[in-house]
Amino acid sequence: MDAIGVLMVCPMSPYLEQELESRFKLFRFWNFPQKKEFLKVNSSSIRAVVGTATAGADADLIESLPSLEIVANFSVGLDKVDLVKCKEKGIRVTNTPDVLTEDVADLAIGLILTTLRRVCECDRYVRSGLWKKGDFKLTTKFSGKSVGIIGLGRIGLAIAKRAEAFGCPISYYSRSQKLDSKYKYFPSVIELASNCAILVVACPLTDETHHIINRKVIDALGPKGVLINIGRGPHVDEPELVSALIEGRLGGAGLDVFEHEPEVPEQLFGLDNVVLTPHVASATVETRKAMADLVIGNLEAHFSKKPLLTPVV
Ligand code: 8YV
Repeated sequence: MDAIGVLMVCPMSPYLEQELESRFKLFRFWNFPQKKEFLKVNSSSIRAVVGTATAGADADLIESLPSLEIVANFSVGLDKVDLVKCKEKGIRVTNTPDVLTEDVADLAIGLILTTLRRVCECDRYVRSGLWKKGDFKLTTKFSGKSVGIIGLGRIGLAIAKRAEAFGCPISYYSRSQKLDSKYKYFPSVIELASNCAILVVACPLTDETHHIINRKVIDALGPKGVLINIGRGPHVDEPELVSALIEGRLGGAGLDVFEHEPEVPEQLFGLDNVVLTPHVASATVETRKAMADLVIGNLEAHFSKKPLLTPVV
């Protein structure tokens, strides 16, 4: 397969790069600042694109690659891949589900705990010597608090399962009620937010879910409520979130994703009721290797005319 051109759109995993390089003719897009020139010379030999959460295959890239057969993304979310265009052109698309579910759910629970129990602030308190001057203030209990989940897919369910172990009543919102689910369904995000203490965003980013967390939802969650986002930044109207946190209309937030990554609103840096992580929910050695192996597995299956491991289109 070493003559097959594979275009990696940005750096995402040195292990994946190495594995791709040993099997295919790998093009690292980021090494070519003159994209148009690069495409003029190489576009017809590129049969696969490997994208990620931050850069995938948009309509322009797809149109510029006449030999493209498959987009094998190094992410579960496919909001950076033009799925409609791929369908239209008969281009296959794969993602990396399941292998990252546990890590993402673990981090969601981690963000809940660090936000409610102020773990980062506690750490700064000890390091800066403040403990010698007095005890840390009291924080907020997690066990038993009601958890509302937006999106009860693989990741949403894994978060629910974990939160249940903390004795939390679980409710959810999704496009339609899951009839086989024991959790309480709310037909709107506002109703869900009005009825939970902790609201977790765990749905895919689509036109429908863009800014699903808006001012009304934030106000429904209220000054004691906490928002956790391990989905995508654009799920949240970020300026509204920032002003709600500053004005005390929202109790706190644990955020792994942001609207304009890696830019994060600086107003958040001064807030102790906020925990910020740099889009790392799936970023463990074990999971990133499993994701890379799945990308390779899908490409190998495709080019040896076998069924894809995790097909989406
Ligand atoms: C990214 C993610 O893939 O899977 C997703 O949708 O957001 C992450 O797991 C990861 O950040 C690599 O870019």
